[in-house]
Amino acid sequence: MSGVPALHCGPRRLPLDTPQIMGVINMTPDSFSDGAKYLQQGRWDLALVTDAAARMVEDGAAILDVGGESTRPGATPVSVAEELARVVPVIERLSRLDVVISVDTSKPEVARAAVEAGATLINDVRALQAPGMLALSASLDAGLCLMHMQGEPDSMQVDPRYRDVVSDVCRFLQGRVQACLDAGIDRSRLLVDPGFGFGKSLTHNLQLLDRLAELQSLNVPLLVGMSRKSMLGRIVGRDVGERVPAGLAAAVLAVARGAAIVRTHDVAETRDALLMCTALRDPARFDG
Ligand code: 8Y7
Repeated sequence: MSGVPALHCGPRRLPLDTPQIMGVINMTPDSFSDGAKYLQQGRWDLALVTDAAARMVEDGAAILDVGGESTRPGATPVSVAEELARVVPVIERLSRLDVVISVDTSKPEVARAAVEAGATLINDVRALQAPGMLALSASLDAGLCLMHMQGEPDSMQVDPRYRDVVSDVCRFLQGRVQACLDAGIDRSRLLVDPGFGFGKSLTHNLQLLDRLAELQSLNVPLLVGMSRKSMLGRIVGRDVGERVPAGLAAAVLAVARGAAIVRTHDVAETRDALLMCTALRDPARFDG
């Protein structure tokens, strides 16, 4: 489809006429789904990370999201020095790949170093609200993902409340988009994300998924991340390693409601699922 704008990520352009995949590279020892995957005898193994990343690109990821701060429910904060040590060497190595490298951080010091190391997208679960983060982001040329989170990871899942979760999240994201525009950031650099699991009950998450199309009124492409999350486990009654089918269904439901990018740990499977969405939208791509 023409007329769908591409996302501006520094020197890179990410076309969004078909749904795209963001693969997760977790440099956290305590992530709920794949923590410490690349840790060997207490040290991060860059070769293991590079192999996994190259595989994700082969499997269909257009973005790799490198994170060094665990934001899972109950997680404790990480220092700037520790976060830098976890993500910068990885980003330097992965920036040789033909893919958008995203840094999952809320800290201006980490975002700056990550972009210098080759990241072209900043994925901020705090939507650039940390002191200095909006000004720093405006001074860079990277793409920016603005995510909604209610509260902070240590306590966000304790009785989350909304008036109406969809309109509350929509209003918050609208405010953050406006803050970016006011800071001189071009709309073509922005993504928004409702933040599944970040200060939301199961019902809140399902309302957001079902009414995701309402967020299209923000006129910014939507990114969603539900891969392996407990919202899936609560529904299908399965442990984290057995949530792939539920995650694929959730991804397809989200894309059918307008999501442009799906963040996932399971790139190859998600590629096939999203190709079914692409085929319905544009049969000619596959016919003849
Ligand atoms: C999300 C995310 C996580 C998400 C965006 C996990 C860093 C938990 N979830 N970023 N990050 N959206 N934009 O499951 O849903 O990996 S951490």
